[in-house]
Amino acid sequence: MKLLFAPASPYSSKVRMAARHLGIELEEVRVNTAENPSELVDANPLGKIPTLITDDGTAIFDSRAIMQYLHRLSDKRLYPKKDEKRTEADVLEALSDGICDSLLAIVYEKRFRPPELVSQDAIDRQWAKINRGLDHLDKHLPKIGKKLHGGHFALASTLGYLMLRFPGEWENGRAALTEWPAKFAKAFEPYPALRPKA
Ligand SMILES: N[C@@H](CCC(=O)N[C@@H](CS)C(=O)NCC(=O)O)C(=O)O
Repeated sequence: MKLLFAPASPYSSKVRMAARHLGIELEEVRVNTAENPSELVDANPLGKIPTLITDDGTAIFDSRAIMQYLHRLSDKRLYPKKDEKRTEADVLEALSDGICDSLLAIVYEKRFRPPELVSQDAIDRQWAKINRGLDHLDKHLPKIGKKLHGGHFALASTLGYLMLRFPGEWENGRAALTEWPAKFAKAFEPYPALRPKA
């Protein structure tokens, strides 16, 4: 199976970590979404990564659909069996991904608009969501036990993206959250290699 990805992409990082955790081998193909390469847009009309292309040519996106697919593919499973724990993992993933959506909205606002058209109001609106999300996470961090699940990988990639693109802008007053990546790296050794990178 081929995974179209970019090293800095947090959603790609989540999926790559999950696949590694499950022992699923992926042929990783690096793409530049800004160039709309045909390999990507022919598979995913949205032109977004990660996009997984299975051996029979089926394209699977977005990252949560890929995570669910990997979960079904592997005996080890990526999400808890019990309903309550499963919902917790799903909501943690939704919150972590949602924070990434807001972070990316800020990155794109600055990257793709001429400086005079960048809207500080739009940026502040996204920061309000991010800050509420991070405060919530700081108080409700998931335990890192024997079984890692999709929510752990989503949180780890979001924090990795913050460390990459927003150093110094999110850590203050959030000691537990700031310490979490180092704890996660002890439970999942490939984290330093697979977290979002420039
Ligand atoms: N909800 C999607 C978001 C994917 C996404 O926005 N990926 C970014 C890179 S991190 C992308 O492809 N951006 C290019 C674009 O929006 O054109 C997912 O979970 O996979």
